[in-house]
Amino acid sequence: MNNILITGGAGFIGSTLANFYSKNHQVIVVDDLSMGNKNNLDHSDNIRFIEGSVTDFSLMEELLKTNQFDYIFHLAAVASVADSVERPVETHQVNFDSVFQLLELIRAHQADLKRLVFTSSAAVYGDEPTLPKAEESVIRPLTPYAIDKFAAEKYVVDYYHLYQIPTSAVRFFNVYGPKQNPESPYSGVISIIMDRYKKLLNKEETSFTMFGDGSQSRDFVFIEDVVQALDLVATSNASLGEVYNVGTGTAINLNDLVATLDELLASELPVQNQPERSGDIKYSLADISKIKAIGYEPKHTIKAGLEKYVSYELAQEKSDL
Ligand code: UD2
Repeated sequence: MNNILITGGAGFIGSTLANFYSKNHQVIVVDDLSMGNKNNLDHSDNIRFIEGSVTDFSLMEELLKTNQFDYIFHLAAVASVADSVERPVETHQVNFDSVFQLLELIRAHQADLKRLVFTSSAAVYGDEPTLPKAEESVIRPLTPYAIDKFAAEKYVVDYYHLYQIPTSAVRFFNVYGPKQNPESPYSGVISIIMDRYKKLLNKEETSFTMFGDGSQSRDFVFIEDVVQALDLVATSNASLGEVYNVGTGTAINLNDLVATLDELLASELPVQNQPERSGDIKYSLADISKIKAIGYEPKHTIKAGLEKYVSYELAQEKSDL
């Protein structure tokens, strides 16, 4: 049984990871509930939830002084790019300072740590148009969010080379699946679309606002494949001091995405087109050969992932009635 710390562990990705590990391991979750929700976590004796911010030095110091962890997953972040443009100072504290602080606390108190996994983003590639994006592609971070992710990622990897702290980093492409919070306009587009379908099925008036003509495409990766990737990166020897793209290697445009869901749900979602969102990237696609070399194989095509997501949502609707 391993001792695992997951920061941001009440959020969409963090809670799915926490529930996965809690079947066989002891998990501590730290989350300030700014985006996450305690209800995302299974009721399990193996999960301890601590409400607090990763920017709270005394909280984190106490935690790392009094527990010896095998694995730490640092997922806590202000995930909205737009928010980082609005509030660069505050988001820098969460997206960068907390990582730097965590590295130092690990150096001081976590001699037996097997791995720190830091979660970065495809945002680091910015708007440089060459596709697909490999880890060694041009890096052009354009927002405080992307700059913080890239800087933090560099420190994380460098702490392995400089101080032999066992670390790895991943760059998420567009993750989707059950429990993704659709509340903000900058929430993952699939969670927003799913929310509109739910309204439609409940006979509420609704429509999906599509920014642009829907020809923009993304490499959408299903949450279960992301959990597989995180576990693999955390436990592989080859991944020490390395950074990996996490995607599927296949992209779909928004029009085809909506068409696929229309078919799955046997309905027709009303779509309203609006001008493109400023700063939007047109196409995004991951080269996943590096992570494949350590054993990763995404198991869900977009259709298979959407099918699972839809059945989860339909089951939820039924249990809410
Ligand atoms: C993703 C990440 C972001 C950052 C970025 C880096 C998510 C949720 N966001 O942003 O954090 O890492 O990649 O490039 O994973 N759209 C609509 N209608 C809506 C919402 C979105 O048309 O109501 C469009 C949006 O303009 C974009 C596409 O859908 O063209 C995907 O949007 P997104 O916010 O899900 O993800 P993205 O790739 O912009």
